[in-house]
Amino acid sequence: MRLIDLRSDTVTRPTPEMREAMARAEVGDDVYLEDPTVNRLQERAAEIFQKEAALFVPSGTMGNQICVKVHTRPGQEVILEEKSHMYNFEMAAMAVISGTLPRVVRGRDGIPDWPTIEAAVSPSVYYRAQTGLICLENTHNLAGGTILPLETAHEICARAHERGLPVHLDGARLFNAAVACGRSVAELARPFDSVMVCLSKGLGAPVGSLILGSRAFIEEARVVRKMLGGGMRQVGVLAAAGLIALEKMPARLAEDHENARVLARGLAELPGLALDPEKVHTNIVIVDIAGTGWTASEFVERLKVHGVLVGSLSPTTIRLVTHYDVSREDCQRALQIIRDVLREAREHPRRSEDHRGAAPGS
Ligand code: TLP
Repeated sequence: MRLIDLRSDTVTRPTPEMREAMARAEVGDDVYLEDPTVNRLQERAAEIFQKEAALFVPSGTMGNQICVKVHTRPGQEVILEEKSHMYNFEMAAMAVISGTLPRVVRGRDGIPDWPTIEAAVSPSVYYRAQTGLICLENTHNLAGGTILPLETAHEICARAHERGLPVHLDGARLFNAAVACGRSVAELARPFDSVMVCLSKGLGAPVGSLILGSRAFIEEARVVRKMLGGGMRQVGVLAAAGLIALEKMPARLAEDHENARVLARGLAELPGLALDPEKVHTNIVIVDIAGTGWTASEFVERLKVHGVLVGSLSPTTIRLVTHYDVSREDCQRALQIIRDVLREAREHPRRSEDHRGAAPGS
């Protein structure tokens, strides 16, 4: 049985073209700045994003955390949205690595407005920890792949800059946002002091992310990357795949977004599932499954038995992510399987706790 893996766009495997480029990649020692393929990737990324410089890093998490470290001093606060990846899924790294305290604000669909952020900026009194950085996320993962409107980004960055505060963008899926709203990544990145973008999600590269910013910022970021053990050697083998991710893969993201909409519309019709398909604009679909009577992990296990992999986000929500390795047919088959699993559950409701998580018909 071929699995339909909708857990994340991180599961994509390198394309045949990437594998070939990886095999042929010209390499050198990147800690000596001598890997020509890495240098090419960084220069090309800086051009595409219209930032002064770029740095190749092993992961999105390391990229975000290097940026926090460069922007802040220990003892400062970092303002983030409460469902942001940096707050929820980065292992308290900003506390451990940078000695900073996250201060969370609530946004609508993951998007905070300036007045909400302003209220969280600490007053300039010496006995209060000072705000050192504001972080935003585009697209917003846990809010369901929502797009940060460019006007909101401009307003927050302009007001923050008036107060001398830098703003970092976790743009793990910035290309998805750009494709969905018909703008360039350069436009979406412009107001920010630093941007992290992932090559290893919807863009299909096996490993790697990029940090973008001013030349001076990237010089400091290189030092922190080394300090964290992220100075890599003949890493042109990975950068070669990254170049293809950057140049060729954005063009196909619209297909993932359309597939996500197909999934969302289909799921919204099923009894026990709650979501608003109108809110699905990119490749992430979050579904409230409370109405099924199952917990998310029970639901996930049921689907797995039938070859559909999805992720659980909370006891009552699951996440489905479309990507290069799932086709329209896969999405339609996944919908059919979910429909059958739910029907089976209605026709044979569980009679005791022992039936929890059992496969339909068992
Ligand atoms: N997200 C992963 C998981 O960690 C949840 C996923 O499957 O979506 N920023 C954002 C917005 C992300 O979604 C992720 C990864 C990262 C940063 C971190 O990237 P990596 O996994 O490369 O460290």
